[in-house]
Amino acid sequence: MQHATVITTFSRRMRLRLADGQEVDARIKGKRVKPVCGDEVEAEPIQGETDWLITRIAKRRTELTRPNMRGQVEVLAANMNYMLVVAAAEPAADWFIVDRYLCAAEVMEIGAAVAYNKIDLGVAPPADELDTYRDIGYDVIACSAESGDGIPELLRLLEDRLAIIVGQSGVGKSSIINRILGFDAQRTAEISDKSREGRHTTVNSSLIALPGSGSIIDSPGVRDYAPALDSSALAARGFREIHEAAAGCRFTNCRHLREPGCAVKERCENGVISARRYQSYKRIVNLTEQLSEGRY
Ligand SMILES: Nc1nc2c(ncn2[C@@H]2O[C@H](COP(=O)(O)OP(=O)(O)OP(=O)(O)O)[C@@H](O)[C@H]2O)c(=O)[nH]1
Ligand SMILES: [Mg+2]
Ligand SMILES: [Zn+2]
Repeated sequence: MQHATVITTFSRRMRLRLADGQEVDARIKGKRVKPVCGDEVEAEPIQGETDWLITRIAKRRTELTRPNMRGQVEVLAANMNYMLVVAAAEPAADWFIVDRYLCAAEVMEIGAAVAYNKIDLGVAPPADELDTYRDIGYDVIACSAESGDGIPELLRLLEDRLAIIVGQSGVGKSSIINRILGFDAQRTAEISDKSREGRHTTVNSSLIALPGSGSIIDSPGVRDYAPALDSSALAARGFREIHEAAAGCRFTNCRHLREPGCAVKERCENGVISARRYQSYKRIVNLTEQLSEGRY
């Protein structure tokens, strides 16, 4: 038996990095539990096979979740303690998606940063949006996987951490990792592969060791993302500035929607809290209520 970390998952199989550094393929008995990237497991060799068998999954420190089509909670990755949310000039940034990822990071109680990639394209970075995140207290880095600008700063943020890199498809998550590593560990959209059609983007999450002491989970890009929250009350925890302002609300169970004496609404009206962030908050409250009522 050996301790191991799940570094990639395919539908029924996993790739493990064993405690001794060796990488092996593995599977798990039964279908009830599904190991995800970042999971700590115990595994043992199977006689007469190259596959190993996963016998136990350790309790997860953190889980990145989303609701799946059937309204169940899907775990995307485990045990990360940092999140790097990437947006870019192209495809056009969807700040609501950025907010929903940051919300997930807050609820997991892990640190997060926003990277604005592809600054080499010559489009001025959206200073207003980026300042909003800076003012809330997030690290914000404008970067280019193409030119290398901002990449050393990003690497510094990832030191000693198990991070996950997330964002819309095509923003350059895998390219940023390749740039940090200095070689093409991860496939990116430009690499063509005759055996497959279309653009080559990341399909499976995988955990990659970075130079120095950090690791990062490269995740497949999304069209949309929302965290699976246990209750809409949790949504306010996902927005640092709203959570902070909430201490001043008249009612301790204020949902910051239509309640009188709401300090959050007051700060929105005064422009202290960004109207767009507040809109994001309301959308997550709505979505979480729809989910809990099975209307999603
Ligand atoms: N100009 C420019 N292009 C970039 C930069 N970073 C990535 N790209 C290009 O953007 C496209 C998408 O890059 P990927 O790294 O595959 O994006 P991704 O976020 O990993 O996409 P998914 O795996 O689908 O989620 C590729 O054509 C890259 O070459 C950058 O900094 N500048
Ligand atoms: Mg990718
Ligand atoms: Zn309130």
